[in-house]
Amino acid sequence: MRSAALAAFRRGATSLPGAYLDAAAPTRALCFSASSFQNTSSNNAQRESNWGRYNWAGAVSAGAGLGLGSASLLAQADAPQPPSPPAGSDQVSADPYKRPTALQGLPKDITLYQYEVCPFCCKVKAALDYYKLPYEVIEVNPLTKSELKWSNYKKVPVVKMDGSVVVDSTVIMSRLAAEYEAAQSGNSSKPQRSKAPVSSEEEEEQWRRWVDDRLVKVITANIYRSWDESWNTFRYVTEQTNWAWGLREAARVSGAVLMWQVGKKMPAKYGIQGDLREVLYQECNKLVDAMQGAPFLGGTSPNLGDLSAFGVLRAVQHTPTFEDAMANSKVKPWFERMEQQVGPSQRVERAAPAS
Ligand SMILES: N[C@@H](CCC(=O)N[C@@H](CS)C(=O)NCC(=O)O)C(=O)O
Repeated sequence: MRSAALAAFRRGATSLPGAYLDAAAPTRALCFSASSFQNTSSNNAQRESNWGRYNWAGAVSAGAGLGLGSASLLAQADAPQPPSPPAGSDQVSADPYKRPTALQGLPKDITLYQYEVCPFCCKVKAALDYYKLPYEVIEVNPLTKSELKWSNYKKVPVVKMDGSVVVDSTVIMSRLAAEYEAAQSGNSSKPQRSKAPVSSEEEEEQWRRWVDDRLVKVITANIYRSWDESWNTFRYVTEQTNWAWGLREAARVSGAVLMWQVGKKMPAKYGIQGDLREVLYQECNKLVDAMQGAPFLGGTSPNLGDLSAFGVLRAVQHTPTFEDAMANSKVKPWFERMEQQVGPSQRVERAAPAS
């Protein structure tokens, strides 16, 4: 895929009316309190305050607000900007897509603060699994965010690596890739970045942006495109929670209804024209076509474009949207190759405190 074609995917930002969202306050209260936006202008700050409470992954984790989370996520029409690092963060890169040059070695002690089905967290997990880096997981309560009380950055994912803090999925993946590639360069027995035609960092970055700017939004619009779809989505995501039965059922019903309504506005709002499923298939096919016959965007091995797209698709793995994409586009063989390459989860259980 060439830059010009990718640039054509992008479109401007808009947002649903605040009053519309405010009507959903009961659902919002269950799940959302932080922002998905990194911009700092007053307009953007206002948009952030309106949208930040509604975030896909937060809803996923908490159930009820899942759809509103999507709306927040979808409002990120601009390429991700570097987030404000929390206290203790060692982030210095101005461009989240650029690999940092100040390397610290492959991290040994990794903790991921996440929502289980958050697409951004799933991107990071794909990278950690692929790089075979064991990590502990702390599931963040989307209502209280108490697990992140030490940080002034209140979104997920957040990663602690050997004592340093890195936030934002794109920044985290750039950092992990830089450390991994540096470590591998001295060890020829392990896989390195391949030199296939589509493996340049520039092309890789275009695809990473495509995932953040386009794929995640097309998927989100699809998972709420109808009542059945919204219901199925919420059934899946609420199954991922450990909420009490009553809360889970309430979240399922209220979230499905709410997001079914919000979902009706998504295509127009985000410039997705035509049948949503057809658009999804086309986007999946673009991804595969860009590989030009190679197994991965990265050539013979996955790059960060592959890992990002895989993570986002895996986040909705058990939804009708995912099943349809697998059945009706060219993406399935690539997805299966990615499953093989990424391998089993490297998640490790948190050590029990000494008694
Ligand atoms: N650009 C960020 C976006 C992260 C983001 O928006 N995360 C959402 C979950 S999907 C979040 O934590 N929202 C705040 C909330 O739920 O309160 C990234 O790539 O990590």
